[in-house]
Amino acid sequence: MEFSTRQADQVPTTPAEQPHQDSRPSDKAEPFAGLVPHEHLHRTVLAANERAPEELRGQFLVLTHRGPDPDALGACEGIRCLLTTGYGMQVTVATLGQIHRAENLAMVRHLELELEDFEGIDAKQYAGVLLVDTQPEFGHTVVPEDCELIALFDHHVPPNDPDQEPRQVEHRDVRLNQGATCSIVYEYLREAKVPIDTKTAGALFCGIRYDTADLSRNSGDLDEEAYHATFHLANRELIAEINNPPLPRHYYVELAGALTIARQHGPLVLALMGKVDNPESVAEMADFFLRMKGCSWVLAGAAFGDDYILSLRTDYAFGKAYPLMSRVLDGAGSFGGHGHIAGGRIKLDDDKESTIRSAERMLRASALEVIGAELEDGIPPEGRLLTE
Ligand SMILES: [Mn+2]
Repeated sequence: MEFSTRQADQVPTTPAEQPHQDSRPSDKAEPFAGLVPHEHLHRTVLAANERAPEELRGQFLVLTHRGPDPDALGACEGIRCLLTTGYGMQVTVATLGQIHRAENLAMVRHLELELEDFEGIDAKQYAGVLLVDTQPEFGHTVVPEDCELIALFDHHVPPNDPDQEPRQVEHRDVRLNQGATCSIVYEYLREAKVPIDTKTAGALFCGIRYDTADLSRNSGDLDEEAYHATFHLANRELIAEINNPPLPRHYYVELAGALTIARQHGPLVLALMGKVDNPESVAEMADFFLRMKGCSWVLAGAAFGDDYILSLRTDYAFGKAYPLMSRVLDGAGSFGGHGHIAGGRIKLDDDKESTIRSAERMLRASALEVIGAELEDGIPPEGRLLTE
């Protein structure tokens, strides 16, 4: 089961739903011992290469979080381009977990991304590991112990766990003010004057596009520059195809199911869908229902294995998603979010119908409490079916 191996109290749902910082004081990274980031990275990679035994030299491994999204995949390709074209090294990109969302699958297929399966990788064969769009302390991230992690690039708030010291990484570039990790990686390519090929440009562009919703959220000056520069260099036909991928049949099955069970309670649409085959459906349905006129926020949820997955969306006028998710969960699971997006996860005791139904009853009651819905004889109101 894809999600059961994750730690229940760790980072929820899709990576875009992890916490970001909303304020953006600047787009600049912390200086690295007086060097600009790309110089420090170059030095770090060369030093790791020199330290490595002869037979491992020139071989580097690039990793990201489980179930990579476009920003993760794009950042992997950007680092691949930097290390191969810029530093003359060889790079293996390895990914862990399945890719479910149709856009992400289309990105891998159309851009012909070469991804190795992490399970088949022997990390001892590399001179160093570089990590993108995540940090070793996140629950959905696995970093091998038998190879040195030399660099990481990310834009997520580090998990604040007092029991866990952050792993030592020589080149740690975490910019909380950045919309996409791909924008950070783009800056390295630009500063190192490495030409960006069409494929890498397409991958970086997709990462920035989907993490910032075409620069409409969490984006700053560097995101904007990187978005336009990479789009200019990318193959536009492929970019268009990735944005409108063919959808699998089960998408329509789950859409039909969600439409028949979703209910409107004033500004809130609740879509608690029971079991799903594709965990990405939850976020997709939340996005889809938010577009309904009169809807200011959506709580969508479904069970996948013994995890109950939640996505919460709010519109621009309504306010932030993160505190709302906190109230809905009321201590029951883990969650994260930024801006108008939040994701959550509750570990269920099992995947029985009755267990799922009771989780959904609890969630429905607390969502209705948030909007102050009046109980009728102690029972929450039914709400209005969207298909009526
Ligand atoms: Mn990202």
